[in-house]
Amino acid sequence: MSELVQLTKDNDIAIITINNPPVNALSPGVPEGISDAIEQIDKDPNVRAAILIGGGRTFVAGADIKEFGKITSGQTRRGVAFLPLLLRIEDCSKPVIMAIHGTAFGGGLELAMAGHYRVGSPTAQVGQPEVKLGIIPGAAGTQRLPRLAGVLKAVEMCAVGNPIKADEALKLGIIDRIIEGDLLTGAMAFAREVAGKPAPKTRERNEKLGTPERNAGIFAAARELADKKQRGMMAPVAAIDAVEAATHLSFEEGCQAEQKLFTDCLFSDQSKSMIHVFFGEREVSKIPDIPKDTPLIAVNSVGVVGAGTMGGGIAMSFANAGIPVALKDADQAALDRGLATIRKNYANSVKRGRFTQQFADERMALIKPTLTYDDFQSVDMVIEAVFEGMELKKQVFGELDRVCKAGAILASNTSTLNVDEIASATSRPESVIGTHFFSPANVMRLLEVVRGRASGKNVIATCMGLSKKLGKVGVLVGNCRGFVGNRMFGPYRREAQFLVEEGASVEAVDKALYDFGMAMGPLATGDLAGLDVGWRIRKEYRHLEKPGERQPLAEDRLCEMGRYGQKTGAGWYKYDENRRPILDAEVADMVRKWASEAGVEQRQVSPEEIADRCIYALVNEGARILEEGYALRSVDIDIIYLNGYGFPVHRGGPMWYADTVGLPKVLERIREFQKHHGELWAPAPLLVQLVEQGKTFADFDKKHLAAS
Ligand code: 3H9
Repeated sequence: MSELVQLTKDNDIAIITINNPPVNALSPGVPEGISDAIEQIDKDPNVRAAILIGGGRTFVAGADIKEFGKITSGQTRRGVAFLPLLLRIEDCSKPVIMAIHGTAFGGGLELAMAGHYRVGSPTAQVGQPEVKLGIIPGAAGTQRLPRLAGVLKAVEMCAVGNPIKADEALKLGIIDRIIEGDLLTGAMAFAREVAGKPAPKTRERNEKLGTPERNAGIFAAARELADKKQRGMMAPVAAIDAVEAATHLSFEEGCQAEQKLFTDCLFSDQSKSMIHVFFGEREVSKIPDIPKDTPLIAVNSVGVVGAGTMGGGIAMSFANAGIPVALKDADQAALDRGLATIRKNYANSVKRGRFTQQFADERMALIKPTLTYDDFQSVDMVIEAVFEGMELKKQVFGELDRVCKAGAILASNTSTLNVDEIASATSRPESVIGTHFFSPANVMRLLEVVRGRASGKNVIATCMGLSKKLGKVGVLVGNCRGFVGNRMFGPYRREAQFLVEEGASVEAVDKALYDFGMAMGPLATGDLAGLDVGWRIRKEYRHLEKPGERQPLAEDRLCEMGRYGQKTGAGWYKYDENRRPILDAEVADMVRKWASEAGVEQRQVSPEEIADRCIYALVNEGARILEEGYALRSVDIDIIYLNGYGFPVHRGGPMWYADTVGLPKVLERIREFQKHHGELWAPAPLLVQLVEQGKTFADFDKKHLAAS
């Protein structure tokens, strides 16, 4: 028996316990251990039924994802003989009851479905989240799940990947009983009820597989949804194909079809990218010089300064996490407007079924409007979200320093300003930090935590932990202009404008990036965010521009005309009353005229050049940021772009994407751009160095971590 799997007995019931912390993944040794246990149970005349349960905090959370890289790179034998093991369990002469707590995900649910019965604790969750890793269930999940839950739900679970809770799993027939109280005790009682009776095999249960007519509609709708919501991803389509196979092939043939689709996905760049993202999201919380046991500051109440769009969204984020918020604005009208927006947002969430009315009312009650700083005396943390101007920010921080208790975290939601200068307005720079939320703050997952020169380690660790509590992914960044995300966004959007000025159409630029997988094209994004934001910043920093350096001209001119984007009904596009974009021939004409006045040569621009210019502008700036130490690892940059800027998850983030393309190829292209467009395209020294050494950004991360 493997060390990871134990077999014990309680009279006539055998108990198989998997102990492979932290999540009982099906690492090498686990399937072997289960197999040995089943052999013994089959042979033992005194055993009448068996229970399989997870030790620790969960049932089996899936295959060991760390093994996938070894499989695809040929370092380990391809997969465990997991499919035959599941058949072996199903063919066991004694009923096998799967006792589920925590999560039965992926291979964990596939294992559970091979049991004759499943019982679960009330908080258990089951799911086939493989698509989120760019693969599909690979151990008959797409074949057994429709047999238990029906085709409609199985397609959704396999193609979308979201888990369901125990009560829904019970209704669907995925589990047979919910056990209140001790799971093992309840499972034992269940085992004794079913011992000696004929045990159902999931693979033989065909009654929920539906009719061809009904199924056709289900699959068509699923494909349409995948095309819309998981654009460019191969796994959701493969998952739908695999479930469809279950409805018209035998179980064995269906498994073969699934295997082929699974392998195609597993060996794709997409799955490698998405697995990189899975581990990356966990990696970013690890800060080399901040130990795991750094004492945290308890944040049980917060204050938010500024009830505008950002302040309101931030207040909602905290309220949604159950943390009371004092929301301050300078005048009553602004406060009323802010609260009305928050109320409207909650009402919309209730309408869309995201929250219950009660939940929304409770959250709303946690937000206390105020016109003074008096309510800030006792809060554990303040987030300032006033207008982006240094003098105003310093004034607010001076006030906070005067009012707030010692040890309270003083955070600024600045998106570009120097956190150290803001901190200089206080007598306690160690308590000051940047928390850069993304709009809408109650929705967007990214939080850039900006480390000031003096920010205390406990303050940093608390903000990183807090991001999780708020349902966000926190990434620690250094204090440079624009931090990581916006600093890279500058060159990206600059190139988008240059391309239009050189002859590409507005729609061609947006389409090339949309087709690459970005959530929105760069020009449409500018219209959404407001072109005036960048315009104001450019005006503020004009003195830093190098003489003779090419600057984009179109957006400044559009702004001078009052075309700020969606909010003014026109920017790069015109907008109807529902904010739907309409192409504007006038913009094309104007840009042509401005470009010719500025002597910008007109030419044909290919979609490939558009994507390369914009994406490699991100990569080149990302490499500089990495070299300068403003991001800890290249994966941190990837996670920022995936969660804050609509970069497609199946491409793994800009730095990972560059590794996938091959850094020599990326550098070569950047050098071509440098030749044609000048020193703005000077390659980042780190990029050159990595190419010379035959290394990747991922190698840089490994070296960096080893050194810290
Ligand atoms: C699959 O099953 C394919 C089959 O169909 C094919 C069969 C042939 N493997 O998230 P946490 C690590 S695909 C390896 O922070 P939580 C994780 O990296 C798999 N490691 O905890 C972290 O390590 P560290 C389908 C894993 O409580 C630590 O465990 N299954 C795996 O917030 C704690 O994780 C999935 O996609 C794994 N499968 O959440 C489930 N899972 O501490 C993926 C976790 O060093 N996992 N780790 O950073 C999850 O969704 C969450 O981890 C879970 C726990 C909800 C389980």
